[in-house]
Amino acid sequence: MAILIEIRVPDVGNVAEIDVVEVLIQAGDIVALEQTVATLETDKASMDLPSSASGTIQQVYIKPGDKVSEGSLIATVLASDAAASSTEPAQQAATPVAAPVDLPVADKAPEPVNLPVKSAPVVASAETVASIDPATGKAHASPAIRLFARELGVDVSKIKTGSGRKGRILKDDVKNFVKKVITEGIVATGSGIPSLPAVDFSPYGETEIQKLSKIKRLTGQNLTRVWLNLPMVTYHEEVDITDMEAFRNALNAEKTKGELKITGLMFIIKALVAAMQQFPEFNASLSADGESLILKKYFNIGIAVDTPNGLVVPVLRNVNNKNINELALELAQKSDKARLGKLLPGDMQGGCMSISSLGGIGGTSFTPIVNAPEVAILGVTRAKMQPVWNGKEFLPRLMLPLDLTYDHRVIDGAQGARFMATLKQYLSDIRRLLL
Ligand code: CAO
Repeated sequence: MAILIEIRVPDVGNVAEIDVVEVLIQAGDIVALEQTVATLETDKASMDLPSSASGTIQQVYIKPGDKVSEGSLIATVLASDAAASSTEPAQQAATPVAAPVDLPVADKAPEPVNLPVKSAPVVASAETVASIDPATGKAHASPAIRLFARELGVDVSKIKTGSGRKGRILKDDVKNFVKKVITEGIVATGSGIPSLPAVDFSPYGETEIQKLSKIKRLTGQNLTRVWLNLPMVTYHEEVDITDMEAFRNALNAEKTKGELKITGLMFIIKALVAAMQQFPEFNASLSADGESLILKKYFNIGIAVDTPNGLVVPVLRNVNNKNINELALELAQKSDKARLGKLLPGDMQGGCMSISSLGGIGGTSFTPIVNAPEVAILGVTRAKMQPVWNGKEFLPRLMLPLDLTYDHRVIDGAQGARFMATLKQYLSDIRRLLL
């Protein structure tokens, strides 16, 4: 049978006025036996009022700031007989309380019913007498709040003042503290990872401070964000570009003095777009909720350009509709603009995939970082002549090392390998770009 139980203020000694500091329940809440329903405070102590029954809160009679005294009604709980505390004293309430009750469907009463009422025992536990003296500088919080804070791993002494009366720490203060720590942790150290300690180098020799350029600082923040958010894999490959190089040299030989020469990068850009057309997941971004792929129908390629102020990535647009000479001109113009620090934000936006080419400098391989929200980046290092076995003999061939870094949430290892095999086919026989 359902019983309505009253929770009243217990005997707390000779105290006329008790402050209601916090009310932790509201009508309709399900409470467990001994769950704290409110925090009260006298001049000397703060205490948690535990519920002596498990059930549903029918009505709450107090609010924060109220003054109560021994015997004041705090709340009524609709409890099954068995759920009431077995330790209750023989303080049976005489007065039945008329209460509209939604009973379980099986024995639902059509009209409000009169229920027998037991007065709930409210006994201050040993913990509830834990009064905190502000003079000690310790956190002013009730045991329930301390328990809540402990569950979240918060040391309440770190919360300097609360928003409750006399600076008392309330549940919201603990929640806000946790939010603040998380937010500051992310901003300060990147996802809350421990920051590197500052080091004093002076014992080892002379040093000089050089400020990082704005580009370097912004690029650094972006790269750190990507590094922390994307599970990246880099796949290395070597491509025979002997024939491509012969064709490039022939084209350049036809050029008159002052005409823009073609570098191998232009063929790589064209071949990359041809491969992306065959593998649409490389021309995509992951949606913010990580649930779907946004497939792009345009082909814009970002090219990492080394400038005195740091790395920038201008974007070549609609590469699929441009020929090698047009691309060479666009890259020359944009990389000049980049080196003069004249790129506009729009020049660096809208990329689908990027290329980082160190081939003019050297290298055998490296692991470029994806330029998110793109899902892959192609790294290029220096081509060199190598003896290549053709089944019968070693032949001198110009081999170009390529590195493909991809976001493993979007691209599987096998897809990455197939993509590179396709790119390799295009570059080792550029006639295929016509097909
Ligand atoms: N193998 C062999 N030689 C190469 C080559 C390669 N993979 N790539 C370029 N070269 C040669 C070019 O053919 C050119 O030779 P010539 O002077 O004899 O014609 C020379 O190296 C210089 O090329 P380049 O670098 O000026 O031209 P590019 O079209 O290859 O590259 C650009 C243009 C803008 C990408 C490049 O100048 C640049 O800034 N690269 C650095 C990018 C970078 O910093 N990436 C790192 C990002 S991660 O921190």
